[in-house]
Amino acid sequence: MKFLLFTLVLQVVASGAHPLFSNNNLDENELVFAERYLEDFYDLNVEKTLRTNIKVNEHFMKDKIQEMQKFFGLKVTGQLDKSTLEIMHTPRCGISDVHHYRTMPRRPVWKKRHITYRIQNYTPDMAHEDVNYSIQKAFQVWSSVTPLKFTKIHAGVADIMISFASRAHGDFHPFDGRSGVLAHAFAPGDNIGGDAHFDEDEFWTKSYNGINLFLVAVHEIGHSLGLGHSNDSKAIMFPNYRYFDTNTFSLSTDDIRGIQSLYGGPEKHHPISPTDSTQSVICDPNLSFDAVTTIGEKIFFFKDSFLWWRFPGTPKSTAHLISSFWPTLPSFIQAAYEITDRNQVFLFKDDKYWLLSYSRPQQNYPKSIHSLGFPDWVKKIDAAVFNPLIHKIYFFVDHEYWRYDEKRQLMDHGYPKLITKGFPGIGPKIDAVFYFKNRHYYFFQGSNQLEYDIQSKRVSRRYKSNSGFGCKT
Ligand SMILES: *[C@@H]1O[C@H](CO)[C@@H](O)[C@H](O)[C@H]1NC(C)=O
Ligand SMILES: *[C@@H]1O[C@H](CO)[C@@H](O)[C@H](O)[C@H]1NC(C)=O
Ligand SMILES: *[C@@H]1O[C@H](CO)[C@@H](O)[C@H](O)[C@H]1NC(C)=O
Ligand SMILES: [Ca+2]
Ligand SMILES: [Zn+2]
Ligand SMILES: [Zn+2]
Repeated sequence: MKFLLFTLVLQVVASGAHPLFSNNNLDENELVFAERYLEDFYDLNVEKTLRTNIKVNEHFMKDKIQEMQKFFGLKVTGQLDKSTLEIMHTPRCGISDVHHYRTMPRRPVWKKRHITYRIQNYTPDMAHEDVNYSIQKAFQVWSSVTPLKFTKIHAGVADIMISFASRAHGDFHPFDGRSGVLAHAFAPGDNIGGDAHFDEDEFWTKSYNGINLFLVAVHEIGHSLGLGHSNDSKAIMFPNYRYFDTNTFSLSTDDIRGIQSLYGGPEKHHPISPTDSTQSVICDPNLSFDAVTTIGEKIFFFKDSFLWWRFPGTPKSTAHLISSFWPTLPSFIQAAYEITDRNQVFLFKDDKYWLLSYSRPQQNYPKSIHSLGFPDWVKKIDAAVFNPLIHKIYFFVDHEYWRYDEKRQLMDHGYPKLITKGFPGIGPKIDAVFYFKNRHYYFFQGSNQLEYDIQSKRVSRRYKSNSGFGCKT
């Protein structure tokens, strides 16, 4: 049985280490390097006898250089010019595999939706917990856009076996020490098919240092599911290794189009369907929410790993996994508010917060809540709301609240204050709150929802927390 092997390669750029090359003045090491690159990734087949003849070699390489330049959107010169060599020296993955993949008579895919994986061993570079989490998150990236479900098993043979290994490790594709090849994975199939191997000689991390395991795992699992490389530089299936902020990582439309061409999109209403059980979750008379906010015309309700959204005044709602909306955001969101006129939403969990702009997670988040001016002893926010009439944000922590000036980007003086003092009829503690443009706040305390009139400073109506979801009472 023939398997497709995909390799992810890192060529370290020693800045300034290689001089400018003109084609007739090529450093021989550089030429050998370029030749190997084209052999490894573009199926260049140079006769051994020609190896010593630089001029002839260059002639043979010209076609392959053009192919490579076309793929990367470079100027197609057929010459090893500066920009071409620069790309060859940047982090990347094996392109010959793209050709194998594209010329396969049959697209290799899993013929089932329920796929198992197993982490066979661990890298000493990272805590086991972080490896588990990075791999789990990487699978989640793909399951959120397909009908595929991934289950981790702890023993026996899984469809996708994940391991760390150095040098020769039994599949005739030895690794090469630090840098160079980072990892490889096999296209869907029996036995070694689907498996992903990570080079133990790399320094694996959960951050931007070394090689980020999550990012490489997303790429390799893409191969394990049958994807080849993309030359869209925004795609995770782009051959080169690049660091992205993992908290805001999302698949490109090219990746999503690719994987959905193999497996289709997620099942409607996945993973919770509008069955009795969903309705029984939202209609539990004791239901409380973690956070509630408007996002555009909709109201979003967060609870554990789930969110519901609905339009005001209509009971129609759908439950979703938070991770299927925003794979990089955590579950158990604790507070959320929207800055309506800027289409920004801020989400809080523990001492961190994330920014969505036009519903897309933004780079450089999460940030620490202490950057907003909270003292060290504040470890989490219970609820938050933006008042667009005065451009202030109220943060609720236990039985107290803070006020933040959105215009000056500073915490107002004289806080915290008691919730019961500032909001008569509310408190002492709240779970969630949102502002609605009828100039009311809606506070959530356990299973109760209180409509609060901002002008008259009093509770104007009382409901159940899940009121408005069409539950029979
Ligand atoms: C991708 O590769 C194709 C040829 O394979 C080329 O026409 C196209 O310009 C490339 N796109 C980018 C963004 O480089
Ligand atoms: C990581 O996953 C393995 C296998 O599922 C499990 O046995 C182990 O307890 C996990 N380790 C941590 C620290 O979560
Ligand atoms: C709601 O909570 C009360 C008090 O904790 C409990 O007695 C009751 O069984 C709960 N009802 C439901 C449907 O869970
Ligand atoms: Ca390596
Ligand atoms: Zn690859
Ligand atoms: Zn291997």
